[in-house]
Amino acid sequence: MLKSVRNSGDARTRGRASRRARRVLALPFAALVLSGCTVPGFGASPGDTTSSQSTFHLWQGFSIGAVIVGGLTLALMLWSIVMHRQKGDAIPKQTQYNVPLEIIYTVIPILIVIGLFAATLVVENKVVANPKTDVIVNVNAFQWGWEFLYPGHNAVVYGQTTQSPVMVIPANENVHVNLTSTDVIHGFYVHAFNFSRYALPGVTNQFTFRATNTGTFFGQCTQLCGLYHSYMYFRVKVVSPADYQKWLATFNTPKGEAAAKAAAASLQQQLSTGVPTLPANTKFGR
Ligand SMILES: [Cu+2]
Repeated sequence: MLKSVRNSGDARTRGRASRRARRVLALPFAALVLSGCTVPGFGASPGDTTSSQSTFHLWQGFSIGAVIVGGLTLALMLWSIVMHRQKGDAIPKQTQYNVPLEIIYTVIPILIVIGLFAATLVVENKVVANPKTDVIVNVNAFQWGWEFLYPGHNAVVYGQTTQSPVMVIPANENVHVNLTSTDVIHGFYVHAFNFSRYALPGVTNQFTFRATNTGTFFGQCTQLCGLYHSYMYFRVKVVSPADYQKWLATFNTPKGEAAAKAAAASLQQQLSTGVPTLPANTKFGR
């Protein structure tokens, strides 16, 4: 009689424990559902190119995986601490070698790592892909400024330090960039594109991106490259394809050609003297 009462008491305790464990496990999922069905960014933003958005989604996937694994681990730890704390002086039942459980907790992490690796490979291949495109920009970094040349067109943009030269590109078209440096190592970085590449002397780094939104985006050099490095800004102006063609056409006028020639001469002067040829009253800052 006494034994059966104790057994039913044990069953009740077990039932309560499993309900409590289920509640703890449901917490991370409830947090995701309560966040309004939109997947949180976990501190990142999707950016304004297809590549940056792919990278962002990869980051979201990694973060959700981390929340689930972390939540599960925390729940199991708390469950062990609370449910299996020492009650009285008796030493609890000692167990070892739970083969099925050991197989599960070895295989699942391996599957998770394979999944993360595969997802990263897919996104990386997308980011470094160079699909065919007619929009090509040769980007040349130098101490301390940027030059943007458009092969096949007369268009050339040149700017030193705080002149913030503007690289104009069309929206929703693949833009292929050939990036190099005239002197030392620079970094081509556009925050809104979530993208950075070395500009190396003697090496041409190639990449292609596709901007999804029109607007003007801030860019800067991300390699300490000398005295005016911290002012080595540029901008990327994303316009509609029609506006891009109009902009290219402005360089086909005598005025445009003169401006391009002046830009080339200015760059040559800069490169031969090694110091910016900025007016004395130039104000530094963004
Ligand atoms: Cu630089």
